[in-house]
Amino acid sequence: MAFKKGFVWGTATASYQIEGAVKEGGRGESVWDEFCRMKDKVADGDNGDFACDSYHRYSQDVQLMKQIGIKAYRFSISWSRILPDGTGEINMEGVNYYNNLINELIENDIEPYVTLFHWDYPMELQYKGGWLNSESPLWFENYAAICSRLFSDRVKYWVTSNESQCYIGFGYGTGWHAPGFELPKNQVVRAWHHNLKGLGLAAKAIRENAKGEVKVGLVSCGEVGIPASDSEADLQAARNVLFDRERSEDSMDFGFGDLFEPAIKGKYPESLIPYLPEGWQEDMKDICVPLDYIGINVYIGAIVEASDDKKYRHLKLPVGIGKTSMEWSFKPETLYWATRFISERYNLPVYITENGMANNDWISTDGKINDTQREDYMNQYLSALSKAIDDGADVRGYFYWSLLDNFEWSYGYAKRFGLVYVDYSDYSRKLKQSAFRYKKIIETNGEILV
Ligand code: PSG
Repeated sequence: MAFKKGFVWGTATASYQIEGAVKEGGRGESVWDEFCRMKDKVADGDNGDFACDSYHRYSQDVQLMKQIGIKAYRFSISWSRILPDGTGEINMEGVNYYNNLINELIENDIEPYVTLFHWDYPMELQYKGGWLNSESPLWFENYAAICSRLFSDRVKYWVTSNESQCYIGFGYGTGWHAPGFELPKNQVVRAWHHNLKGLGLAAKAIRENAKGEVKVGLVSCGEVGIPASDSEADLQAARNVLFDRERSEDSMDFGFGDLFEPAIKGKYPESLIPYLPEGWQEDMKDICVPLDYIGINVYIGAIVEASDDKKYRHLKLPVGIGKTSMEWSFKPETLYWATRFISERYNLPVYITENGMANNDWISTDGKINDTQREDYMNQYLSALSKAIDDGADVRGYFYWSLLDNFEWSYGYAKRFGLVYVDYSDYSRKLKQSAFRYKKIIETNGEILV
């Protein structure tokens, strides 16, 4: 009985990846609109202009979730739909879109989980320096307060931001994501620091402006350490992958703890301190604020062992190991160790806010999408999760990434993560076989797995 009654079976998406309609409804530009216009940044020159057209088809999306039996939907709000300039005037058309979505979810017994920032940062604020500007935390705080006032009468579960690691690390460090900068380390860490301060201020603003009971969480991601043996030394090496990373001179490579340590424990990892902007100590009271739960996005695991001169040493994964279409290795233990380590360290309820795989899906001659590998991925990752719960991890919910095939950032539409297949020629949707498998898992509250 790993999964207790009331375990939250959900699925997740993000605004820029599914909405489309970028010029409709009074929406302001976001950095991803601009980034997609830059040369050679996104595969095949794809962009989110139309995406899955969920701005117009959200009702159908809700019905698809209902058909699968999904209990909770984690989606994100596009900041520039609510505030086209990032601050200032509220755009009521944008507000209405999310009001309609939230109302329809509730009417269909699907609990909304709202993420305030999943990377589509308002372009107007980027012109002012984005997260490099020391006022940027206040812009985010203002946006969070507005959303809380608008939606918290119906939305209980909030996520301030999705994976600062990717937004700041890839957006300001490697240039792989919008806004596409390749800045020196001190500037990347400056943006990182302002982002963290913004998340803390936003968490407080959500509570202070709430019109009902709210639960505020934060979502982190990173590489998960899988211990090579059950020796205490290897276990510690694996924990270090998450919480005390090796940091080479040339890479930023943020991990789970880089966000959670300052936000939850009030302490920056030693290796980041030399790069922090002056006066950072003053900001710690804003960065470290009470949270109700933790969200983790779990995708990649590495087998590590203890090492005499380093915090951990990577071992080679087995030759010929199975890989998803993202080239990410198939390693179900990743979910076991991620939840064990996170739960033991932070002592807060944990939600898997994302986990899933991209597959080479197409419609078969029998008219079905036979994504047996995704079905098996779910079976095995969720079995590992049930084992972690049996071994003491306090996990309250699981959100499969993603409901729909969608715009997979710099990979464009080439990578399909959905439970639901999207035909981009006419935006029609069709449940994959894995969606029917997920339905059974949900109906039996996971009993079918164990
Ligand atoms: C972040 C971290 C890892 C993988 C993917 C992401 N990791 O450490 O292995 S990005 C994350 C994101 C969502 C993407 C999805 C799949 O939140 O928008 O579509 O995963 O890449």
